[in-house]
Amino acid sequence: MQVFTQNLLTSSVKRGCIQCSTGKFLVLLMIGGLAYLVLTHTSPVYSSSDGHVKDVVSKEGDGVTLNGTSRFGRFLRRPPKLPPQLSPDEILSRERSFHKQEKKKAGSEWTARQQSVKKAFIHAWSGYKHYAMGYDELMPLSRKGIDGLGGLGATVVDALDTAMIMDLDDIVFEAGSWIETNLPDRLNQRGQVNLFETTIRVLGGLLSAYHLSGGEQGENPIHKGPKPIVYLENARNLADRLLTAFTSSPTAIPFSDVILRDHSAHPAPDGLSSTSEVSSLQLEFNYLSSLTGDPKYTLEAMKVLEHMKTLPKVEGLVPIYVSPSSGQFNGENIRLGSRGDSYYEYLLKVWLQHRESNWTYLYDMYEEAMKGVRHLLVRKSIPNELVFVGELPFGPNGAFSPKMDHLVCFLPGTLALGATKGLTKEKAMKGNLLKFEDIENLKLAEDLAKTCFEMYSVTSTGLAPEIAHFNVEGNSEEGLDGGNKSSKYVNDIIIKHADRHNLLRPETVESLFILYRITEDPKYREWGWEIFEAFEKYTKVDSGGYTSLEDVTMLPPQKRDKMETFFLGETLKYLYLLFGDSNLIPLDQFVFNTEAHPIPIKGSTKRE
Ligand code: DMJ
Repeated sequence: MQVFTQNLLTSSVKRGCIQCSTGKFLVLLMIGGLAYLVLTHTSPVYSSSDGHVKDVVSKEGDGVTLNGTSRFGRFLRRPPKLPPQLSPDEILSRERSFHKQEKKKAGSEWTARQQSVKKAFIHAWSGYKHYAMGYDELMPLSRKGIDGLGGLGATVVDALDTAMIMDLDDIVFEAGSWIETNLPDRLNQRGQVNLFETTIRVLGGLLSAYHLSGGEQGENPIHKGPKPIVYLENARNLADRLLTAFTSSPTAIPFSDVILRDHSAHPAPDGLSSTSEVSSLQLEFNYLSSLTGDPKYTLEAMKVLEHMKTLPKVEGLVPIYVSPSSGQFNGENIRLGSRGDSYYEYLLKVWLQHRESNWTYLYDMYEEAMKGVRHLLVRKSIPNELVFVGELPFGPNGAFSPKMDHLVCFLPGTLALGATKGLTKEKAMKGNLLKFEDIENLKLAEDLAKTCFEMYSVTSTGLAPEIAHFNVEGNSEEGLDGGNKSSKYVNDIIIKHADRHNLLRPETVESLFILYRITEDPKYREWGWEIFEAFEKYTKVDSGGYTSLEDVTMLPPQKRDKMETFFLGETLKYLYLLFGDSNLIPLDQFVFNTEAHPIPIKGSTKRE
């Protein structure tokens, strides 16, 4: 007030008027009036329930207002009554206990969500057990089983370690007993299987079950069911048969198919093997060698990668076919989706598995390839700039295709893992362990994870299609959107009619899990929960099991009548781990094979 009167009395307006007495009188009248206003007006104090005074100043255009009154009014008010001043220590301790409570609340919410995933697994297993026990897969609508993978009871083996991780002892017992009783005969009697699918699902599942049931510790199994050695014996029996795919090939590139009962192998009808298939066997064969002490598995499997090192590439990127008869790549089609994906994943993971070895060439190949991805395959969509990974179907000199398989959604997880080597981002930064390259890859991982999530939320069902195209020309095609008109990205993502199915695939939740562990950003959990809820809503079959869908853009979506083994082996496992404690299967002690079977990193776990 004093300042205000002083200002008024020294202003130029005043100087002009002060000579006349009317002017003097008016000025004094104004001062008196203002003094009255100040003394009689009490300003409201806004306090929140926690006792803190809330700042209710809002900006409206240029004039700042306080809950509707002008700056002038605010200036004239008495200062609000403040609560007693707290010392910095007191403030800190109050904040800490507030955050603790919040964390606890959030913690119990995630525990409840994790239990929902466990329930879903039980529901999936019970459908399979009732209608398809011993078959490869369940057809949940027809309520019967089907042998689409050669008849080794693939769902039993794929699901077993998930049941162990979830501590579902009854299921472990059922699956383990089935393996003990039936698998040896199946291995003896069954015919053709695909080398890759059988390695990642069955061999990988058995090895992981061996480890998780305490196999390396001796005879005291951690879980119900057979002794761990049963899993290892079956793994060895199977691998000895699969090995013929390597040994009967004239080059380092194995044939794609094996006849189990004959111990023989042959190439696919077109004579070619998929690049991802021949290069995604090494985690499993290496681990088997280290468990049995027999180097033959590692020797054969590693020959493939050593050979791949010598082949010509495009900035580290490779075509999706390779010939076992010539040992050369076939065609120029480059993509990180089907037939290409896990080549890149295993370069990193095999190196991580044996970091102390002289296999650093694998990490070099991985780094070069990721640089190639960033340079040649990464683009942004129109209008909202979703970052995606496209394809070069005719090689580096052909046109770029803005197509991205859902399978590519493994990449955010792999990129994040490659950047911090399984440590949290915070730890890696504190230890000064991130190179410029790692930071770039981590950023790309986060951008791509968002895109993968938006591939779900852009559809009517909240579930992703098998393949998405991205709008890069600015004109979205009529009728090819995902159906969720309220999504910001409805014009960025194009979904063609033939690509609208969903097979309950894991890649996006796999990446969300790894990104959550590494960045500790809760948004990845929230996204995972949204996806899980959509699976619950649209794919759950009342009589048991979950089903694939024909079209994720339609409501209600038409169903496909197949529960893939990876729904139990991967999708539900990654969701369970995403909502759980980070000490369960820590990323610096395990690598997950491409079917989500955890394999211990050499020298990093007590049990291995
Ligand atoms: C799984 O069998 C594996 O994750 C593989 O690497 C890719 N395809 C399926 C899941 O989508």
